[in-house]
Amino acid sequence: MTESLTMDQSSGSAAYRSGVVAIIGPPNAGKSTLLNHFLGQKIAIVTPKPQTTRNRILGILTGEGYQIILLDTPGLHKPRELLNREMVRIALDTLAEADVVLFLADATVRTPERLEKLGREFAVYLQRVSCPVILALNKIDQLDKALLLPLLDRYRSLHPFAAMVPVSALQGEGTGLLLEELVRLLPEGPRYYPDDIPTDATERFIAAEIIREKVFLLTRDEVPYSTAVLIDSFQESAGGRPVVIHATILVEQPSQKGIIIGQQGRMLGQIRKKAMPDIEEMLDRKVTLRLWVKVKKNWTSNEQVLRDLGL
Ligand SMILES: Nc1nc2c(ncn2[C@@H]2O[C@H](COP(=O)(O)OP(=O)(O)OP(=O)(O)O)[C@@H](O)[C@H]2O)c(=O)[nH]1
Ligand SMILES: [Mg+2]
Repeated sequence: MTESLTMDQSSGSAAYRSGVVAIIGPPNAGKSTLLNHFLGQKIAIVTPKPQTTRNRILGILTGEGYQIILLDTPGLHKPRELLNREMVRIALDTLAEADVVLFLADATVRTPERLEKLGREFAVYLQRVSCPVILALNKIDQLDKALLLPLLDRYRSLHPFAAMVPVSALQGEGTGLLLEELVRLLPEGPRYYPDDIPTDATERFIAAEIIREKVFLLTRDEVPYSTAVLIDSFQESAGGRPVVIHATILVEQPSQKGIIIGQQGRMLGQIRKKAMPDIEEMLDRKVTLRLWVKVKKNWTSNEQVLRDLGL
C-alpha cells in the first residue's frame, strides 16, 4: 500500500486520501452491520429481516491520512411497490457518486442457482460502474473455511473485482484488510467533514429508525413492510429534563393497527420499551417517548408520504 502513496508537497507527508464508498448488495448481506462496525457505533438499524434499510445512510470514517464517506444503501431487489422502487433507485443512485463500490455479498448464500442469479444481477447493476468494485464476502464466521477458496473462484468469474476480501462484519474478521483495500483505491482529496462527526443523519431520523427496528424485530409477515415511523415532535428542554419525542407508526390496514397496538396495548408497550433505551443511548439523554398508530391506506405507494420519509 505504501508504494502507491504519493507525497503531499505542502506537508512533505503521504497524500491525504478521501472519497465516497458506496456499500451495495442484496438485502440482508450485512451492509448496515458493516457500516456500524467501521464507525464503531450504531448509526444504521440492523435486523434479520431483508429490506430493513430504506434510505441512504451516510457514515464518516476518518483515520490516519484518510477520510471515507461510507454510504449504506437499501438492499438490491426486484421492486414492486413504489416504496421498493424508490429504495432500489436510492441504492443505484449511489453508484454514480461512488469513488469505490463495495459490493457486499453473503458467503453463506452459495447454491449454484443462487450464485448464477447473483451473477446476472452483477451484470445489471455494475454494467455502468466505471470506478473500482471491491467484493466483500460477508458472514465468513458461519462458513466452513474449506469452502472459501472455491467460492472466491466462483465470484472471480462473475465480475472483474479490484479486490475480494472475506469478512465478518459482525465479528470484525477481515475488516482491517478491507479498510486497507478501500483506502488504497481512494483518490487523493481533502478532508470533507470534521473528524469527530460520524454521520450526517439527524437525531430525529435515527430515533425514527430505532422505533422501526423494534417493529421489524417484534412483528412478522407483511406487517414490518407495511410500517413506517414519522416523528411528530422532538422537544429538547433545558435543565437535564428528558427529550420528549412523539412518533406515529403508520400502517396500511386497520388489522395491522390492531397487531401493532396488541392486546391491551402490549405490543406497542414492547416497541416503546425496547426503543427508549436505544434512543437514550444515542442522545445520551433521558427520553420520554409517546407512540401513536395510524392507518394510512397504501402509504407505500403515496409519493407525499415517501417524501416525508426522506425517500
Ligand atoms: N453471522 C453473521 N451475521 C451477520 C454478519 N453481518 C450481518 N449479519 C446479520 O445479518 C442480518 C442482516 O444484517 P444487516 O446489516 O441488517 O443487513 P443489510 O445488508 O443492511 O440488510 P438490508 O438493510 O435489509 O439490505 C442481521 O441479522 C445481522 O446480524 C456477519 O458477519 N456474520
Ligand atoms: Mg441495511
